[in-house]
Amino acid sequence: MQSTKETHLQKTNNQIMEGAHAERLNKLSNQSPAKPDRATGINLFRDMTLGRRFEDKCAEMYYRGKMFGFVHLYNGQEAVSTGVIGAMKKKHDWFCSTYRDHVHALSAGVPAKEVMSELFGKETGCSKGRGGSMHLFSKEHHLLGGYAFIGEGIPVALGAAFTSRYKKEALKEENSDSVTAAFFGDGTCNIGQFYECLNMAQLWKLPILFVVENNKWAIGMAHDRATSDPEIWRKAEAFGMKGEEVDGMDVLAVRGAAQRAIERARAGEGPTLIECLTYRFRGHSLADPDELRSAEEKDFWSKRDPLKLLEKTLTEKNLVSSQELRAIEKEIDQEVNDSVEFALSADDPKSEELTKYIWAEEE
Ligand SMILES: Cc1ncc(C[n+]2csc(CCOP(=O)(O)OP(=O)(O)O)c2C)c(N)n1
Ligand SMILES: [Mg+2]
Repeated sequence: MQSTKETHLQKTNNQIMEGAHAERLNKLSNQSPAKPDRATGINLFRDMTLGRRFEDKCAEMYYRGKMFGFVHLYNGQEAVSTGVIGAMKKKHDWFCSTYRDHVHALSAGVPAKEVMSELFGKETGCSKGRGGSMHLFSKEHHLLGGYAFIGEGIPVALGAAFTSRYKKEALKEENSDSVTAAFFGDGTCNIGQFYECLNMAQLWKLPILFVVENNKWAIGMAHDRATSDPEIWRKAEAFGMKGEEVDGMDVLAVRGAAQRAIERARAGEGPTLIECLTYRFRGHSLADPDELRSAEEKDFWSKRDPLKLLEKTLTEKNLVSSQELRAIEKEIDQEVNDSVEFALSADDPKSEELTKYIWAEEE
C-alpha cells in the first residue's frame, strides 16, 4: 500500500522550497539589529554598493569575453559580507572565503583594481594573476583565500583562530586578540569539515565566527532537500556552541549579530555559528542559465534587496538623503570603471614565471 505521506525523495525541489525559507524569515524574532549613526550608515551603503556594482560589471565583462573560467557572483548577499566584515577590525582580524569571494575581498579592503585584475588574470591582481576568481588572496588585508573546494576554507580559518589564541596564551602576546570569520554556504554544512571544525573551535574556545550564507541552494540542490535539520544555526547546540539565525538581507541585523559574536570571541568566550538567511539574485555561476528556481521565489527575494532595505531605513531615520546615496553610487561606478581600465591595461604574467609565488619566499 502506498503511503500518503510524501518523503523528501519524492518531492521536487520546488515543492520543498515553497515557503520554507520565507516562513523562517517572517518568524525571526529578537534580532537586536545594530543602530547606525550617519557615518556608519553611509559606510555600510557604500560597501554594499561597491559589491553590487562590481559584480554587475563582472557579469558584463564575462559575457564580453574578457573573463574566463567559472565566475560566481554575490548579488543579493551583500548584507552578509558588509554586516560581518564591517564589524571587524581591518588588517587585524582575519577572513576566509569560498569561490564566491569577490565581495568579501572588497569588504576586507582589497582595492577594486586588484580584485578586477585578478579576475582578468593579470600580474597586478591580488593573487598576481595566478589565482583567478575563485582564489583571491591578500596577506595585507588578512584575506586567507577563496577556495574552490567547498569547506576548504573552514579549517584554514580555524587555524588562524587557533594562532591568535596560542599567541596570547602560550606566547603571552597580550595584544593578540584577533578574531577570524569563515564564510561558507548552506550546502557546505553537510560535509565533514564543518562538523570537525565546530567541535575543535568549541573545545578550545577559539575566537571564530562561522558565517553560513544560507541562500537556499547548493547549485541546483534545494537546501531543505539535502539536510536533516534545515535550521543550521541549531547545529551549534550539539557542540554547546552559541548559534544565531539572522535576516541575511538586513545589513543592520547581520551587523548586530556579528558584533555580539565578535565581542564574545575577543573576550575569550569562544565561537559562534551565525546562519544568515539570504538569496543569490543570479545563477550559481555565470555559466548557469538559472532555470530551476521559480519566478515567485525570485520575486519574493528581490523585494528584500538589502540595498533598498538599508536605503529605506537610513532615509526614514533622516540620516542621509536619497540624493546623497545617488551621489555615492556615481562615485562607486567611477571606481569600478577605473578598476576595469586598470585591469585591461595591466600586464599578463610572464609565461616563464608561471610557477613563481608557489613558495612563500617568492612573495
Ligand atoms: C569538496 C567539493 N565537493 C563538491 C564541489 C562541487 N560544488 C561546487 S559549488 C557546490 C555547492 C555549494 O553550495 P553552498 O555551500 O550552498 O554555496 P553557494 O554556492 O550557495 O554559495 C558544490 C557541491 C566542490 N566544489 N567541492
Ligand atoms: Mg547555498
